[in-house]
Amino acid sequence: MIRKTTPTLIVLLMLLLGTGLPVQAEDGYRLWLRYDKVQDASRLQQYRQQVTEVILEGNSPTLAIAKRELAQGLRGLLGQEVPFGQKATKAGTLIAGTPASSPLVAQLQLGDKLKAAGDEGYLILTTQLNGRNSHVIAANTDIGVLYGTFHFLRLLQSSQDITKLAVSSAPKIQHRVLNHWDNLDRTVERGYAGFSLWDWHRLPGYIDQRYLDYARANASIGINGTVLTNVNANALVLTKEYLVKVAALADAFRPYGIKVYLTARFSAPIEIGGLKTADPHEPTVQQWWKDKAAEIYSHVPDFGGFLVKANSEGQPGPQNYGRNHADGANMLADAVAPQGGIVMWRAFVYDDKEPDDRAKQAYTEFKPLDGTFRKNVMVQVKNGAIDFQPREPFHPLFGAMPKTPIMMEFQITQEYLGQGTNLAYLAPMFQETLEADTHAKGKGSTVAKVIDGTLDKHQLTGIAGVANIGTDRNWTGHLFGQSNWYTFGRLAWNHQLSSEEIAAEWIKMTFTSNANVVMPVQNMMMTSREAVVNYMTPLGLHHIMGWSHHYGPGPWIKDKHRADWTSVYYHRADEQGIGFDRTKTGSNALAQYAPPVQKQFGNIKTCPEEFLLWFHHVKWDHKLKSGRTLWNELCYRYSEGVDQVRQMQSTWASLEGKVDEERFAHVQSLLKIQEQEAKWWRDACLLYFQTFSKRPIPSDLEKPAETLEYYMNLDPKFVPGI
Ligand code: GCW
Repeated sequence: MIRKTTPTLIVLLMLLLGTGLPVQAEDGYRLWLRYDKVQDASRLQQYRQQVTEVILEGNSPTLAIAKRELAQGLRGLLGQEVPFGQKATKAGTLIAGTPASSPLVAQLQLGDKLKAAGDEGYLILTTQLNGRNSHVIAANTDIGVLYGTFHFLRLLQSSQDITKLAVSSAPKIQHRVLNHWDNLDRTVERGYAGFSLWDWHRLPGYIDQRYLDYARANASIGINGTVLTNVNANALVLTKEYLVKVAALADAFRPYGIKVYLTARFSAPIEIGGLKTADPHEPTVQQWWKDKAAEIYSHVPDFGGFLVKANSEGQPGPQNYGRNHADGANMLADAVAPQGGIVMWRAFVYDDKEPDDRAKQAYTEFKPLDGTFRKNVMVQVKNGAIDFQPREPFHPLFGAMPKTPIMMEFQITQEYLGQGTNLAYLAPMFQETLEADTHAKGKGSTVAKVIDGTLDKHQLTGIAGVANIGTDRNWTGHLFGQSNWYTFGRLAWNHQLSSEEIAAEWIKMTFTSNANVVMPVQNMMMTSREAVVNYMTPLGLHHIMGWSHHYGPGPWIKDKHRADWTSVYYHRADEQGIGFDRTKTGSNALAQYAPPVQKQFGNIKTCPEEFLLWFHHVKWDHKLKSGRTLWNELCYRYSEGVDQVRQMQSTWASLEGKVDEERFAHVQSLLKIQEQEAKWWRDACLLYFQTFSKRPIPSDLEKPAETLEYYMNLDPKFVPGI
């Protein structure tokens, strides 16, 4: 927080507090909702002229939040109090509400335009009211008004012209959900930002202000659901003792439009229900879940439903009883259906007894089940078939199950992209998957169209992001982790936004709208993910990180109890070359894609180089587009990754004095760590792969700092997030 605090400073702070001037440590707590006074003088003048009073009628809890947000936002951004009134008496009135809550909104007769906004969307219009210029935030529902409010404030935060607004916005995806991999003991699986926000011990009595701030941040980007608990589930959360705590959180989140979901441990009927079995075909088991669902709804009337990881990495599931995933999902779906709940059933499955390529297993198990799921089930599929790697081709299940609503699961927390220490802006990665063409129904059948329901005409649609949020003061550990939380919400609302646009919005709200900061930071962000790919897993390499904690390089990992948890299984380096042959001559995972995709990826000449070693075992001397051999290209890519981090460091250094001291220092130290880790990855991987290639590292590249033995003996202790 405030560093080097001296007694004089404290006195000064007390004086400032007394005057009501904003005193904020730039510790990142305020996220992108800082509402500091607009810097651009002409914009400030415009806003002061055009927003002179607010009329927001109606008094639901959600509208009360919108009102508070507008009051706080306008006070901060305009640097002056904007009065709230009831009659539009002057130019510059901002009217917010629904036709039901606000006679003024009703008077505008927005008809079809408003209809198009649906249940959650909104309009923001510059209009004439009683002959005077006004702005209107109109929606069909209170939550639409709140979303519109945040949008309006965002325009001011990012210094946009508001003289002729004609915004119409509605989410393209229905369920926009965070998945918290939070355990009841407050540890967070793959969490790098401290502990779980949910203070189960003090719930339900104590409602931490953090819950409200969390909900507010989510509402500001349109996230409307949260799964509170880890997919590696604990049945205890379904007991009465915990359900009252869950209810308290649901009550806190409700006014912000956020529904609560829980993970359902499949064996819960045995563990907490005293039954002998959890077989989904057993009537007693079915009844147990029905009763349990009814009990949950008695505590949380708008409970969203269940997220389930079953028969995956040791979790129990229907296959324990010879049943399939649809049998399991449908049983839970029937239990929550009467109250309108849904089931999000994960497709992240692979079996250690199955010798087949892990990349194929989800498709093999789920594709035949298409059309057998209940209407309130979504199958939740990770963006790629292995596991949230820095780069993966899109999962073959997208487009392959037209009769089933397929939900996207992205990982916001950076398990494989540098955890808590690396700056990696993930929008380009999310976008790459969303824009990938499955060719399921001809050209243009993008993954985005699969998940927003337009390709196969599904009403039920969803997108999940594994959260990167914890108790760290700045919420996400690395300040730039905030941009990934932000991105997830923005893309879930509108997957057509570009990565550049989202980055620019976030930077303006988080730092400043000054172009001399926005541009360089945007450049850093836009190269950051590619940098990570380069120094970790270039050219389609994957799953070569440290054992279990997944921190740092570990391409040498082998001989573990399951082959698909080793690195050698994935890179397959030998004296001839490197890479996983997934063509016909290998595992033929490619056959799971539509023919045009197979054709492109299957041919070593047309396969995009970024996926080369994902699909092909390639000879060390194979020539790439650059004219270099594969070995040399690998060396250059690894080195380029390190150089890109150094570039980020120097860009950031150039911002000294333009960014507040506290956040400047935070990012600067983390970039330094990132550079060390990038070198560690580069050196360890090149030295290890060199034992197969037996070729020199090109002489113009930096030499590895240590020996391979040194890197192989590194054994980081207590890495967070396990
Ligand atoms: O990425 C892997 C993680 C596990 C995780 C699993 C999953 C929650 O290493 O920690 O478990 O995926 O998604 O189920």
